[in-house]
Amino acid sequence: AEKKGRVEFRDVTFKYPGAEAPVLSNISFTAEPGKTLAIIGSTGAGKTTLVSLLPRLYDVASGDVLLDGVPVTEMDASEITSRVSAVPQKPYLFSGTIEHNLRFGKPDATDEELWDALETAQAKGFVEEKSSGLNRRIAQGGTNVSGGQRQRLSIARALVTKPNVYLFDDSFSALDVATDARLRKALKGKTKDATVIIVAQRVSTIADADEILVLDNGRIVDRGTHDELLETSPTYQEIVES
Ligand code: DUT
Ligand code: MG
Repeated sequence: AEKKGRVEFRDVTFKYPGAEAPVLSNISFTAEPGKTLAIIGSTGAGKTTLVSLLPRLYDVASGDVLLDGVPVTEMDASEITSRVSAVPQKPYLFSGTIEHNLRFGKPDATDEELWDALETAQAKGFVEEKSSGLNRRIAQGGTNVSGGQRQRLSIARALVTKPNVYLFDDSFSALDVATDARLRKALKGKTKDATVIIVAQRVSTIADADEILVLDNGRIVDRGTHDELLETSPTYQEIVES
């Protein structure tokens, strides 16, 4: 069967409600199933805004965001949620058990699926370390869990839903470099048929992406592979050296 999850942005411009100037201008790209697209750029460049347009946290001012050729503005929320899993830059956990948090997007997931997702997200050891396991309670706001653990549980939650598209917004930044590398390797095996879009701060996180978009001030200023950008993009070189 043909793989699903092709994401296309066509000349997208976006303004926050009430704002004068657009924060995204003329954004066009395609992300294909089985591939990883990365987005990098300085703080405030518009990365989070860009990835929030696919799950329709906001709608575009002009242009189109398409999922498998259909504008997301023509899809209902439940279809988008079942096909697109977003791990937000500031992941949230609900007060309740780890199991409750993981099953959020797929209530009928088996325990085996939950453990499998935890293993990929490098969070299995953390859950196993207490005898309560999956029944361990998360405090309101996830305050009894560290930032990195919150990120990993949030990644596991996204994996449980087995979507066509994964959006990781700076999801690996709280992890040490070794855990980041292990997690992304495990992730690769589990997301082979899906479209993966990764927003990152660290070049090491995205160096192996199929395509990298360099975002600056709401525009794509350069695009290519890591090696291509090292040759052609002063903005990318600056990020590499920072
Ligand atoms: N912005 C708003 N309202 C919002 C969110 C952001 O006006 O609710 C502005 C702030 C900034 C621009 O939009 O000038 C882009 O913000 P975004 O959060 O998309 O930037 P980023 O690339 O994700 O920055 P960071 O690397 O700090 O996460
Ligand atoms: Mg951001």
